[in-house]
Amino acid sequence: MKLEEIYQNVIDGQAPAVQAGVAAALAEGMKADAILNQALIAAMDEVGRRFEAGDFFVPEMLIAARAMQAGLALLKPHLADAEVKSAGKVAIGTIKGDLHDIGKNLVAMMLEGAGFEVKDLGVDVAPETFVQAAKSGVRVIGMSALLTTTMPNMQRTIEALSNAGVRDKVKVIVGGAPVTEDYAKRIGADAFAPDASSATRVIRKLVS
Ligand code: B12
Repeated sequence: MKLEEIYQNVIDGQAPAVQAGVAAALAEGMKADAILNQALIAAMDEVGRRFEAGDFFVPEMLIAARAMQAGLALLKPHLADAEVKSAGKVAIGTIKGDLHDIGKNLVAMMLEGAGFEVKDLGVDVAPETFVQAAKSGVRVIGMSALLTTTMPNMQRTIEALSNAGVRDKVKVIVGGAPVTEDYAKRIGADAFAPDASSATRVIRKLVS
């Protein structure tokens, strides 16, 4: 069965096979939202479960995420037709002074896999850029930090959102290796998640 093959190939990180499977399924007239939900998203949910259980590590998760994205790229033009409801808009970036982006990219990929519209602001993102994103109508702002030296820029960004009068328009979630639940609370963020799969779960809750 085609959807099961796509599902398994995402978990195995076989990007070319995922693309071939998605192309074949579309050619057979299968609905884009069925391919998205029953194969791609279902597979990433399973990848997230395996990661949380300690059966998958970051490399497997990244390779699976790339395979999922390869399939997603083919589906995107058809999804607009199928009118798949976006789960919400999220802007995500690595804070000012910090160039680490592997974890941030992983979170962005998992969110896309879960049906969110993701605006990737990149790395070394100034507070003003997050403010612009908040003004553009995103519902969630995600900030990533890997360096303890520049971590305080998360708090500066939250202050900038307040000063610009848009703090209550968005939910703010923070993450990155040195970031903790306690730190998130102290700087006035709405949420924290320790990894990409739980980030998706927490953000689903934030926008529901
Ligand atoms: C790869 C790496 C680099 C690469 C980055 C490549 C890239 N494109 O990202 C390079 C080589 C460029 C680099 C540079 C530097 N690095 Co570096 N780097 C790392 C390393 C080894 C791995 C980071 C990583 O990608 N982990 C894998 C990802 C998947 O995990 P993650 O980022 O934690 O993300 C997960 C979660 O945290 C969470 N998450 C992440 N972001 C977000 C966001 C949200 C909203 C949510 C909810 C969740 C979430 O989900 C992710 C997936 O599960 C770490 C060591 C480590 N073990 O962390 C050091 C480390 C972060 N680096 C460090 C340092 C010091 C540097 C440099 C200053 C080195 C130097 N002297 O030049 C520079 C800084 C450059 C800069 N200005 O940013 C230190 C930081 C120490 C500290 N206390 O601050 C570390 C800890 C190494 C060490 N032990 O000393 N680095």
